[in-house]
Amino acid sequence: MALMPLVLLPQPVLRQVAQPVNDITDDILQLANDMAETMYAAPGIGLAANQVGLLKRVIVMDCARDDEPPALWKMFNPEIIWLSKENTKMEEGCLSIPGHNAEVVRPSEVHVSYLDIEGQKQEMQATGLLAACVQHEIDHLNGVLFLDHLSRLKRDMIMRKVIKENRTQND
Ligand code: K1U
Ligand code: ZN
Repeated sequence: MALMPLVLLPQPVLRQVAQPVNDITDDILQLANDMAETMYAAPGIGLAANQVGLLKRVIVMDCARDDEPPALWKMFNPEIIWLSKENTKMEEGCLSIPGHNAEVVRPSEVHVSYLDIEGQKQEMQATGLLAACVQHEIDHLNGVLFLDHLSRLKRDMIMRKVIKENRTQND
C-alpha cells in the first residue's frame, strides 16, 4: 500500500473526464487500495482517481461515523442510474480544495451502478452523506467540482481565495 500525493485546484486533471476501466486488473485493485489509504490518511470520506492525477473511473468512499465500523466502498465505472426529485443541502469539503467548505444542494437519494473488485456489476442506493459523497466523487470523474454547484458569487469568492493562497505559497 502507498500514500499518493493529492492534486490540488487549479491542476487541469481536476477538470478532465476520466476514462472507463476495461478490466479489474491487479494494477487497478492496487490503485483502489492506495487511494483508500490516501483517503483515510487525509483524512477524507471519499476520493476519485483524478485527485491522485489519474484519469481512470475509480472512486473509493467510507462515510461511516467514528462510532461505526469502517464501510469502505471501491467502485469502478460508477454511474448514476436514478436521482430523486427531492433535494438536500449539505456541507461539503474537497481534498483538492482544502479549507473551503460550502453548502451544496444535490438530490437526496441516488441509485448507482458500478463494477466491484471482482468485476461484477452491482447497484447501490444511497441517502444522506453517502448520497452526497458518491455524487461528489462521480462529479470528479467528469471533471466537475462542488464549486460548480454554487452560485457564481460563492464560486468566484472561493476561486479568488485559492488563487491568493497559491500566490502566497509561491512567494
Ligand atoms: O472527494 C473529495 O474531495 C473528498 C471529500 C468528499 C466529500 C465530503 C463531504 C461531502 C461530500 C463529499 C472529503 O472527504 S472532504 C473531508 C471530509 O469530508 C472529512 C474529513 C474528516 C472527517 C470527516 C469528513
Ligand atoms: Zn472533492
